[in-house]
Amino acid sequence: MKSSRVGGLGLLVALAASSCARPAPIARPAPPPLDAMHRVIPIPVSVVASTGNSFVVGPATAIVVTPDEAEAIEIGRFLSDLIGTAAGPETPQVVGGEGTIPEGSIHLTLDAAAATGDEGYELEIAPNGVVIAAEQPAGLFYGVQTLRQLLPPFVEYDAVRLDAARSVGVPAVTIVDGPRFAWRGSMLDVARHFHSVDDVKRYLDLMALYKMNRLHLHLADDQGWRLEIASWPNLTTHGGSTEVGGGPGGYYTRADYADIVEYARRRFITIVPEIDMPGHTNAALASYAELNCDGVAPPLYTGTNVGFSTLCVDKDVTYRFIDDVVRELATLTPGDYIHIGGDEVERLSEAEYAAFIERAQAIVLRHGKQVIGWDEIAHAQLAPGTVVQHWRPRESPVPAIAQGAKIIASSADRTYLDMKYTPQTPLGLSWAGFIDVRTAYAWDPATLYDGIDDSSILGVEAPIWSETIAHLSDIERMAFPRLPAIAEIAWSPEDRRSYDDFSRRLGAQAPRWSALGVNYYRAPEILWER
Ligand code: TNX
Repeated sequence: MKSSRVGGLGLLVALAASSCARPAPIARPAPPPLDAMHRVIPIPVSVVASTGNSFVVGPATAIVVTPDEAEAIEIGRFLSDLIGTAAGPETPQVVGGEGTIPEGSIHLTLDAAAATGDEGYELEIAPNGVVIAAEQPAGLFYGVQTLRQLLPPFVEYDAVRLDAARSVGVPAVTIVDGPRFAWRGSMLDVARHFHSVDDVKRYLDLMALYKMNRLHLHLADDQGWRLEIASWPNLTTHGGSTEVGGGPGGYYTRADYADIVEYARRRFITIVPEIDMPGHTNAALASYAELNCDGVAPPLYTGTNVGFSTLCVDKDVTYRFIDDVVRELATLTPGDYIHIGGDEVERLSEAEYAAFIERAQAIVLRHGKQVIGWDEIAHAQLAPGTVVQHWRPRESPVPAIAQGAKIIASSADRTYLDMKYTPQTPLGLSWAGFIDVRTAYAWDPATLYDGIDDSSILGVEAPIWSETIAHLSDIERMAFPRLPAIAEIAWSPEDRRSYDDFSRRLGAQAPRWSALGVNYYRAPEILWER
């Protein structure tokens, strides 16, 4: 009898149960049963379960949208696509309607009287119908995401749709919900390794499920320039032609970029473009000799060092270059912000650095946008409205706040999704430590540093730097399950959050991620639902 894997009491039990059968595998405790309500991430502000029956969704369920208005209808279509039958994407029907709402329908209503704010919603599920009410379209979209998480995970399979034999129940409940922070973001570094339009769209889809609303694209660094700039074409033809490790790199044409912006808009996500400067600029310096103080273009760079490059802060052409780039970028950017980087500059004095940031800031403001920069920019005089993205764990954000800036909380030891989970994680870096699920979740932006509170925090953002992240599957592996942790910190009230409760709801995401084909990391401390 092979029993070496079962020791102690387990061996005795196995022997007693049968003298010839192979020992039972060591049983992991089954996850406690979760009511359907206990699947929602981020946890809503208020949830009141009803004792009544559930609402049954089937192929005949109508989705009624009032008023009959394009943006709201689009949200109805999103829901209809999710629960539509295999017979056709238009069933269940989306009806733009006024007047009476038929029994048994899902009613999405834009209603100023709902008083839900810019992104909040109310979701009421009763046996005879579902109502999602919101003041603004974003709220309707988030209400739909909550309803989606209450539907069984199989609705996420492309090939499986509701049909007569497969209708599903959602629990009767009333939810009133809205975000704590306006900025609930993630960042993709498409410079160190280029990631295609389709990969970015996939990431946007996954962000939307967790009500995240900002995707920051790190579009230029030493190893690559990834956005076509018509007035400086070498940036992409030469500067975009490689990446870390020497691969072929790539770049977004203006049309590609507009496609990403529009795809994001339909998911209520704003794209925040970053052109990192004055450091992290080797790709630009390699593309145009005149941007270098000595007039000599360096070779393209495919390593992973930081801090060695800088634009020539004394040359006028540098500021004409920035002006052209920002002008073109502003026309592609519906959002309020352009991110100018500003991190890790080792080749300038503090005075040179500060003067540069102030000139770059003025250029962005002249083109009608506000500035975001990494926390080093607080060494410069910040204009009203400039936002500081706090990333260095050992630096307090208070000096930036003292200048009147709002903060995006991105402390590297909590939010950097390119940090390894454990020493065994094959991908990623570890300079800011190992970030397991508890570390990613069990902190709060208002208490991480002394001297700050919610009023100085715009929100939370989780960057994925891509020195080691070459493929979409790598992005997914590092983002899941930690991205939902960051999403909940950014959305849910602090007093609604606890790690134990979150980890149960997290475990319940597994079947949905399997249905969506997400390459998530099965963190051993989480009881993953089958
Ligand atoms: C620091 S975070 C950087 C990036 C690296 C990252 C790797 C920041 C503003 N700068 O250039 O990619 O660490 O984790």
